[in-house]
This record gives sequence, C-alpha cells and structure tokens, in this order.
Amino acid sequence: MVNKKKYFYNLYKNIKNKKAVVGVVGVGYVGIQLLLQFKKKNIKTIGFDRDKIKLDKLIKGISPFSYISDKKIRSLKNQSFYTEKYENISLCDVIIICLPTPIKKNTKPDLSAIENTLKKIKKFIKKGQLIILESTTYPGTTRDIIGNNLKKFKLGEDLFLSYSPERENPGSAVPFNKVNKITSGYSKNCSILSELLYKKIVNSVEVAGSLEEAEMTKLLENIYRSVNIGLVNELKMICLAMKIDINKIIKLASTKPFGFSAFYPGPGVGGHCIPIDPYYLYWRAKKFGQEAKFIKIAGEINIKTTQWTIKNIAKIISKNKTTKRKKVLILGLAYKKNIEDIRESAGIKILQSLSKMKFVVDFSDPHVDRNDSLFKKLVGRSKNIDINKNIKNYDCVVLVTDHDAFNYKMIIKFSKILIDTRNRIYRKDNFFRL
Ligand code: SAJ
Repeated sequence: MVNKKKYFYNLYKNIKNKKAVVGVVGVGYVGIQLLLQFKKKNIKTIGFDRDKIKLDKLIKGISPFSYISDKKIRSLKNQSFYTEKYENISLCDVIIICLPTPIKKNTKPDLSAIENTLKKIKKFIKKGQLIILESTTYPGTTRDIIGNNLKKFKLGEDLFLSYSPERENPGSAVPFNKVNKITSGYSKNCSILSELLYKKIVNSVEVAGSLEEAEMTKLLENIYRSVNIGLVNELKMICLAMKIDINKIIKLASTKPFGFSAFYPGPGVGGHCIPIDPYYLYWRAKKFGQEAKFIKIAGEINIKTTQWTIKNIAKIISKNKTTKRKKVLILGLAYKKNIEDIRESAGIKILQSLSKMKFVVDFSDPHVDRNDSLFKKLVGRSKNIDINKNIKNYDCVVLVTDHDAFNYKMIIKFSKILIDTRNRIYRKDNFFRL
C-alpha cells in the first residue's frame, strides 16, 4: 500500500514545504504571471518557451509585456529559462502547460501547440510529477490529449494530472491572488496535489468534480461574455435604426440591482478567448450530437458587428464631399483598451478593410508593439502617427479602442469628422456614434 502512495506523499511533502520545482511551459501572458507568483513565494521555477528573443529579454530583466515592469521581471533574475531544452522537464516536480489554443481557418480547435510540445517533453516526464493544463479548451482535452498519451504511467499513482483554467486578465486591477482558482484532477490525489500547489499563490481554490467540469467552467465564463456582448451589439444596431441610444438603455437597465450585468457594444469582439472559445464548445458538442445554435449565432453577430461598423464608417466618410481620397485615422488597434494585444482585434480588421476601399488609412496606438513582425504585416503601409501633430491632416478620425492614454479633449477639438465606436466621447457637430 505504502509503495502505491509513495509518489503522492513525496510530491505532497515537496509542494507543502515549497521544495517542489514548478516548470511553466509557455511563457506568455499566463505563464509569466505564474512564474512571478511562484517566485514571490520563493518557489523555484523553470520557464520553457520557443521564443528565444522573449526569453533573452526576460533573462536580461527586460519585460516583453507592456503591462509588466522591467523591475518586476528583474525579480526573476536567477530564474532559469530554456528555449525548448526539454530535457530540463525532468528537473521539475510540477509541469504547468500554458500554451495557446487558437482555432483553424475552418473554426475547428487547433491543439497543435499542446500536442507538439507534449511529443517533445514526453520522454522527459518522469514518475512522481504533476502535470497541469491551464490552456482554454473543450471538455475532454486533458484526459484524451494528455492523459491518453502518457499510458506508460499509472495516472493518479505514479503520475498526477490536473486541469486548472487560466484566469489571467492582463491589465486587470484585481490582484492575482484574489482571483479564485478552479482546479481538478484525474483522481482524488491529483486534485489534492493541484489544490495544494495553487493555494501557495491564490487565496481561494475551488476543486471541480472532474477534469471536464473544470474545462467546461472556463468555457461557460467566456461564452457567457461572447453571448452577452453579442446581445448588446445586436441591440445597438436595432437601437440605431430606431434612433434610440443603446448606451442610455444599458445605463437605465443597470439601475436594476439584481438579475442584470452590463455589457457594452463595441466594434466587435477581439482577443484570444472570447471570439475563439465558443467554437471549441460548438465543435465538441457536435461530437455528442448537440447543436449549440445559440452560441454559434452569438459568435456570428460579433463578427457581423465589425462588418457593420466598417460599412457605416465608409458610408459616413463617403457622404462627406470634402476631398476625393479620404484620409482616415484609426485610434486604437489593440483588441481592448490599455493593452497591446492585437489578436482578432476589430481595429486591425477595420484598418485592413478601409485600406482595401478607396481610403488612405493610418492609425495611432500607444500600446501596440510597432516592431512586431506580425503587426507590421497586418498594418501594411498604414503609418502609426503622433496624433498631437497630425490629427488635422485626416478627413475622419475613428475611435476603435479607447485607450486611456489618448488626449480626448484634443481629439474632440481637432478631428474633422469624428466617429466613436466605444461610447467614450461626444460632441455636437460632425460626430457619429456607431
Ligand atoms: N468587449 C465588448 N463589450 C464588453 C466587453 C468586452 O465589446 O462589454 C470586447 C472587448 O473590447 C474585446 C473583447 O470583447 O475586444 C473581449 O473582451 P474581454 O473583456 O472579454 O477581454 P478578454 O478577451 O481579455 O477576456 C478576458 C477573459 N479572461 C480570461 O480568459 C482569463 C475573460 O474571462 C474576462 O472576464 C475578461 O478578460 C475581463 O474580465 O476583462
């Protein structure tokens, strides 16, 4: 009996006395936060990532993340980072996988990052380790894609497996340790070990009854947002046709102290979670003979919202007969305010579509990484301009992402035509809210 439990007791002891080494695979916005939080508790960590440039910066104490200071990154100074030297996985007692889970062109789940990395680390996984997946994915992934690929182990006995959804929200004012963490386990002992680990870095841990419950919880959290944002975006289009201000309606509805949470219309939904997650559930539900119609339509409405926004911007500018070749300035390309992330961003889609029409389109965004090669490819010949000097040169200014850093007084004063897609500003003349 003792033999069967020796791995469990050994790992339990090491996690409890903070001797367990935590490996983080994928040092993105989720992984970096875990490294910082474990470091804060003097728990030894190892970071693995394929991005050598990013790791070199981290080792030099330079933050690759606009919302994390260099000073904070320097706290990781004697941190070990490896660019895919996966043999060092065997130095870890816990391995937390924080890899991207995008969708393919056909909107099917793309788990290639997890599958390919697992293939590389598999031979270095050893008895007595706890493996935790944090990536957002459909129910069944941890068991099927990870568990079923580690058959040489006795899961729950000599190898432990857990799923714990990431709740990292870059730029959020809520401190990491105050965000409850959901965790789970392939077996009871897996749950116990995972809960013990996360209790080192967050105040409260909720243990789900299964891996699938924990995976589904994350999808509910994010699809709830997708559906509610889709609702207000659809209502926005209806209200505009009825000459009703949707933002006033939301404000009035928000006076109800129960049964209503406010969401706000925008130019469409961006990011790595909200536009993507519904497709993970839609795809998985089909495997169980279920058609998630409502979820699918909400995602479609959010996509339609960006197309509707583009059409209306073009219409407003074309109506204005001042000059032939209209010059348009897009304010904010990140997918939401005060961060640099441009994934699935409405701003990029609007810039690209207007550029394909007869407009000259430039942008201003203080957060995006202008040297990022993907970013340069996405914006093409559009220039990132200093609005304080150049705003008057544009026939139309469109506020797409309402970063706090913008000088809104100046924007209101000097924009010829001003379009606001975020209900952030107002003026009487030559002003349109979409
Ligand atoms: N958006 C709207 N109207 C809204 C809220 C958001 O148009 O009322 C747009 C945003 O502009 C953005 C997109 O939707 O383009 C997604 O916004 P988001 O606030 O949901 O931000 P995300 O994608 O960063 O979502 C994350 C999620 N966190 C994690 O997955 C760990 C989500 O669960 C959080 O609730 C959300 O942050 C948050 O609270 O901001």
